[in-house]
Amino acid sequence: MNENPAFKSGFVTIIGRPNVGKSTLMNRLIGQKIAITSDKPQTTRNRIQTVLTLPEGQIVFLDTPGIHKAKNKLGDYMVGVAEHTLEEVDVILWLVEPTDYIGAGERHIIEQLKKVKTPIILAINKTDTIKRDEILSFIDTYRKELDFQEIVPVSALRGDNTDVLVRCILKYLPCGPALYDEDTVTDQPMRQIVAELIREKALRLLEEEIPHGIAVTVESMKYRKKICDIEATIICEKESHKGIIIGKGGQMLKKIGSAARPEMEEMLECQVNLQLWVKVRRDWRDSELLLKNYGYNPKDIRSGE
Ligand SMILES: Nc1nc2c(ncn2[C@@H]2O[C@H](COP(=O)(O)OP(=O)(O)OP(=O)(O)O)[C@@H](O)[C@H]2O)c(=O)[nH]1
Ligand SMILES: [Mg+2]
Repeated sequence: MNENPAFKSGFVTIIGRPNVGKSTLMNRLIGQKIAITSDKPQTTRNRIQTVLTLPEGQIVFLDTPGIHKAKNKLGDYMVGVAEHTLEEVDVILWLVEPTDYIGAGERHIIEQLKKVKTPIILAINKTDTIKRDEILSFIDTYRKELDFQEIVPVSALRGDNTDVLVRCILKYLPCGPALYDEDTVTDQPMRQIVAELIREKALRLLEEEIPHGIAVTVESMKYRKKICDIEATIICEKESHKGIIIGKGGQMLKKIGSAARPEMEEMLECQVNLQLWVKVRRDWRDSELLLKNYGYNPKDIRSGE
């Protein structure tokens, strides 16, 4: 494969406002669930790298946190991670909602994009939620704002037009050998995926401000025969939140665990025995030390960890 002189390879960052479907799209493009998704904004907190290897090229995708007005140090970190990727990729894939209203969030992103010389592809997502003939007016609205290499309407949820998007991306990647061997899917360690799966279920099952104040750490993963014993802790910001996460008679914690376990079992190909704990760490989202402990180290933004 690497001997093919026309083989393309390179990095593509997927950026956009929170909740536009970046992680859903990346999972769809690689055909596997690696990044967690939810209907709550600010689901993704770190850069997540995945690899799609095709006969004609290899695309390395970077899923990033939604670009938003940060309200705490965790938010600063997340936006830093997303915006930093703009400088280190071959193609920028900007994902937007299907609308012709360009709000302050999109304006901020347009200003960032005006500063870079990297090819930019605009993907208008969630086309399954609109009428076909509306798309043209959305394309027109965005075309006036910036010089896009391509504008591609897609539905990440249904997989509509995502093959066209892949072909567009390949067009703008440089010729070169594969960067990773063809079995490589992600840079995310198993422990991290396990922690994220628990956070996803907490995000989906809990309401209002609680999910945003949650972090998950995996204390241990021990294999014995066909069983994996996993101990993990859900960290929250307030004593009252802890009560809600545990729920009456431990019901909510049980629900979170039961929702996360089947996906872990599928991924690890063994039975999972999951033990969940809940801890309170006041205002951890504004503590540099705790942020670092939970895997959100501002120093790592540069190296992309
Ligand atoms: N109808 C529809 N919903 C979609 C589509 N793509 C994503 N969604 C939904 O949009 C919500 C957000 O999806 P995510 O993939 O978590 O969005 P994100 O951009 O990664 O969000 P952050 O990580 O918070 O920045 C979820 O409820 C998805 O199911 C789509 O093509 N159509
Ligand atoms: Mg996401």
